Amino acid sequence: MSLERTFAIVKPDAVAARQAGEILAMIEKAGFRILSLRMTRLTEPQAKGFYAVHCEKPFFPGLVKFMTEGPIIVMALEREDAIRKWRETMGATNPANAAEGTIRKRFATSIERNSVHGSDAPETAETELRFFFSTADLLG
Ligand code: IDP
Ligand code: MG
Repeated sequence: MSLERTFAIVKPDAVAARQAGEILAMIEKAGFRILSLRMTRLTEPQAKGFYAVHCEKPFFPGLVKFMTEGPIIVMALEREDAIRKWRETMGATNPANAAEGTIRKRFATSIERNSVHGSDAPETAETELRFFFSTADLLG
């Protein structure tokens, strides 16, 4: 399989808990190349836009509040089968269901405050990368 890109976030809970360094180390040990990386902070309109697919869900207002509460680290990651592998490295959405050795198993404190984000398909990966990065940013 050829190289693929995916989009990742270290969420506000993990940045605040100073777990970003360990999470970046786990990402590199899992074989990803960090193509681009930036610390930023989401505005409410940005968070609502980024998670628009979930706008009808009961957890949407809480999710927007959480994602805007502090700085995040946004990343473009590259490796073979990156989208699937990054989701595997993150672990299940609910840390109670996350496998041993995954980031969410290790750091997440609830189904909402679950440390990291990852794209779920090639189309969402490209849309999410474009939400934060320019073509020049993604040259690696
Ligand atoms: P994912 O991040 O594993 O792809 P999604 O279902 O896309 O999970 O949900 C997006 C984010 O919304 C989750 O990572 C989590 O922060 C939050 N979330 C998902 N389900 C719930 C829930 O049932 N209660 C509270 N927050 C949730
Ligand atoms: Mg998702």
